[in-house]
Amino acid sequence: MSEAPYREMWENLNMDLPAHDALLEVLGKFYGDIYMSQKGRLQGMEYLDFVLSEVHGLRIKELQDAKAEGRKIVGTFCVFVPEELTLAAEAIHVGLCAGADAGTEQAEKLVPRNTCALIKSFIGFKLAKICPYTESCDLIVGETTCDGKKKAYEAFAEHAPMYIMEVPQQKREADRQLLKAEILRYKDKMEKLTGKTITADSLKKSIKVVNDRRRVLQRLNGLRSANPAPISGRDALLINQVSFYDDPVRFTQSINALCDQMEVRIKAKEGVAPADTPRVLLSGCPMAVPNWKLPYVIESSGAVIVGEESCIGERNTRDLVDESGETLEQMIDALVDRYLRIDCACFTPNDERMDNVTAMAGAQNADGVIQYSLMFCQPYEHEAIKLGKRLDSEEIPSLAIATDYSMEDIEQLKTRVEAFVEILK
Ligand code: BJ8
Repeated sequence: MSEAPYREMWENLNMDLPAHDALLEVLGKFYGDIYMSQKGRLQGMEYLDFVLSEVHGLRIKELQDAKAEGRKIVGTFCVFVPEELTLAAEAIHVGLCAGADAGTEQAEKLVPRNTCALIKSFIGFKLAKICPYTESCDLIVGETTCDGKKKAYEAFAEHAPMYIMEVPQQKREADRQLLKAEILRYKDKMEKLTGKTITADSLKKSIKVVNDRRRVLQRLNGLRSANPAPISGRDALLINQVSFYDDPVRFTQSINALCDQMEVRIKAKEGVAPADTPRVLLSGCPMAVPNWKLPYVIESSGAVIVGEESCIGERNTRDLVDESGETLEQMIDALVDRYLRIDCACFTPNDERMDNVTAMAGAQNADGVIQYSLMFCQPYEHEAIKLGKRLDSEEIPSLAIATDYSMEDIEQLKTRVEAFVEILK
């Protein structure tokens, strides 16, 4: 992770430089062990290595330069916040979910200990002053999904400029109306924040930009159905993670080029692991940077991950916004329709997720599913039971794992995953 040229910028962002140095050092080592040690990586992954090496450097500099030109930065924690409207107001949209155990002690002064690691992590990063994205934001958008997040945002609002978007918990007509009203309220908020009016033209363009990014991620996932697997699950997860930070147009171009390389590899029947390697679908909670623990355990246990059914994965890319709308009203309706299809476990009922996971296991030619929940995540831990039964009835082997960001359980995880991989063999 590069440092030297950016110290002044981090200082200006009021970051805690010694704590940040320590974080970068750990991250660099972790990345080296988990990513750079892989064999047979696609050449296109150099772009991702570069982006990650500059994740707190060059990308933050770009955000600061954009701010100097009068653009606003909007941070989010959930794929329910319609990025299309952020971009149509000429603001920059970044994901703030965090995947490391940092600032946990401080975080536990704001939220109860039995809060999931993702929530504690974004609070910890803010309180410990080690996240330049959070510090760059002009507005942070929370949403009413799980109880943990809802209440955490109240506490977080004492430390950051927050806006809360209401997300319905069911999918009836009344819920659709609620989501539409909230999407319109978000549009107004973006216009007020940026001083720009969102027009049919600007929204049409941003719908295309975000859809194009979803399309390239769909392409990537489609190619992962090949056997032998043309890319590791770790690399594919990294691509999905970077999609939340990077410039969307540049990202789409780079990943399209990487997909071209994957196609060449597939034609040559080459891959990152032999064709008889057990293929695993990961399903459940989002895995934010640098939460690579479980993928690493799985892929160092003799399996390959062929898909991520999560918000940092397929749940965020499965559905496109209909691009045929011409008026603002038609495009807003298209946004509502698309966002209401998200199958987050915060919905009740959420049967479509059971169907989607089953279909995805088939489409990716997976031999089994590993369900991943963060400890204390009520929605996904509950659904793990229901989904486990459904997968049993489909005769798809599955394993449910609940963990957090610490390394304490790594040996135990290895034992359970290795036993599951043996079954798949
Ligand atoms: S649409 S999955 S991004 S809410 S892991 S904080 S659910 S206790 S992240 Fe999510 Fe939006 Fe849903 Fe997706 Fe709560 Fe669970 Fe923690 Fe979670």
